[in-house]
Amino acid sequence: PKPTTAPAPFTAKAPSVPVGLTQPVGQDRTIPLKGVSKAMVKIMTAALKIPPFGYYDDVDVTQLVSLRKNLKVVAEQRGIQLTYMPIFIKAASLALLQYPVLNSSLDEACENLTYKACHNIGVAMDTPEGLLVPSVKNVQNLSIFDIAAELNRLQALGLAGKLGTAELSGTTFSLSNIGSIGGTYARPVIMPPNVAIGAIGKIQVLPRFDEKGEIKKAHIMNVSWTADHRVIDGATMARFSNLWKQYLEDPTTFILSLK
Ligand code: CAO
Repeated sequence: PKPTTAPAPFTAKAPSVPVGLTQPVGQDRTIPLKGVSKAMVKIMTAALKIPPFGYYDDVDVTQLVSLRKNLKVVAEQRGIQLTYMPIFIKAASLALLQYPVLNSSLDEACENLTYKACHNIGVAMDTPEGLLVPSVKNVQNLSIFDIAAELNRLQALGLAGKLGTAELSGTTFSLSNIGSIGGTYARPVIMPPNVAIGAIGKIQVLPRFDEKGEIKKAHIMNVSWTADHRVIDGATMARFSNLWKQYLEDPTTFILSLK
């Protein structure tokens, strides 16, 4: 057999750093935190006290994608932009009717849990001022079309920097659609005194198996729930998520629950 030779040691030198890049290009800048940025520090610091339980799942929204395509045209004729969010919000409200503890509020002393009568669903909104969470109020009484109209109004106010206390207070449960920007996964942070929040990723076209074992094209979306583990157990979070997922995977099941 031929004698084997050991590979030559790696001798390549790291490229030298161009001299100019080691020099600072400007001066450090310190700005005071005000307004939305300051409020975010306060809320997120309070949120750190919550022991979070994370629950993640995939949702096959193939049927919903084609349904929304048709409904979007109808809504447009009535002057409303219908995205997926109003459907996600209504499905969450219907699931909250079955699992009301997820729409509860824990007092600061952690001695009382209040089951909130209204489903005021907060929507994390990326605005020119920063992260704001206005809520769609009384979703339990609204149709998907009503929710879409209200979301259009809130988005317009957010863009104009005109969201006020009426829109920003009273949230009982939240959804954050990071997928509208592009992310697939996110771990949302609960806003106290709420006890749960969900983050939704971008809908992706991915291969899945059908019942015959054949590959089919599917629209898949990831959801990540964070719950306050002091008052919500994992099984409740999972059951709520399963119901929300069922509404979205088979949107005809909505019809049975809509009032
Ligand atoms: N997957 C695929 N497409 C999506 C999508 C998703 N998850 N979410 C939105 N889209 C689509 C919409 O359907 C719409 O397309 P059409 O024109 O075909 O209807 C388009 O993307 C734009 O939607 P939108 O962003 O204007 O509206 P929305 O109702 O989906 O979302 C809002 C509204 C306020 C949630 C969103 O604009 C936003 O601000 N997202 C960022 C939230 C955020 O910052 N989260 C982090 C919080 S923690 O810092």
